[in-house]
Amino acid sequence: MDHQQLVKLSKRMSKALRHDPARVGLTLDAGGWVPVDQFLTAMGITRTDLDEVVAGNDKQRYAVRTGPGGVERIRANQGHSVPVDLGLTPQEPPEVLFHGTGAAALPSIQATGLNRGGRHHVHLSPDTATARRVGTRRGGAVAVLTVLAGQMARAGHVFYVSGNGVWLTDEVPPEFIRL
Ligand code: HQG
Repeated sequence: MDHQQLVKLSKRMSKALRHDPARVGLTLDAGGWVPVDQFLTAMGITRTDLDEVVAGNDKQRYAVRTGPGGVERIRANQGHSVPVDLGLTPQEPPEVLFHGTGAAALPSIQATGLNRGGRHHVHLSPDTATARRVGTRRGGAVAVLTVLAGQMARAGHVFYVSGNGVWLTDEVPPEFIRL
């Protein structure tokens, strides 16, 4: 597959594993896993295609692991809108984390903080370059916010880190955001 085909297939896989498994006839288990053989059939792809997307993925969006009974399974590392329990354990965050977004969203973010929207968590990046890449997806001017994660943790907010290094938390109130 060329790069464009890889991205296209990865988006289709994300849709099935994060947002709409029923549309392709799949049911995720409580942890978000689905057997690889079922997934290949549902997507109409080969194991080679799957391995190419999983291994070549710029953000390590997928995990393939052997589960109970030696059955190989796949899940998305993060980003779900369907209810799944990723089984993540709370982690102590670094003192600051970053969030990349569109500049147009700033007034609203300053008023209400960062909300998780349709996803399970607010997604935060460990460095500004990653945050900038996330914000660039929105088109238009990018804003990179600094989140006072250490202060948040000391105030009782819980943080998780996904299998691919994305920091997750329920919400970021405006007082913990610096422009
Ligand atoms: C914004 C991608 C106005 C928030 C990325 C963001 C990430 C507000 C958008 C992952 C707001 C939600 C997640 C408020 C938050 N007012 N706008 N109060 N609070 N927002 O896509 O963080 O490619 O759900 O700033 O790389 O952009 O899918 O979240 O712009 O890791 O693997 O609402 O998605 O990963 O957008 O991105 P999203 P996100 P994947």
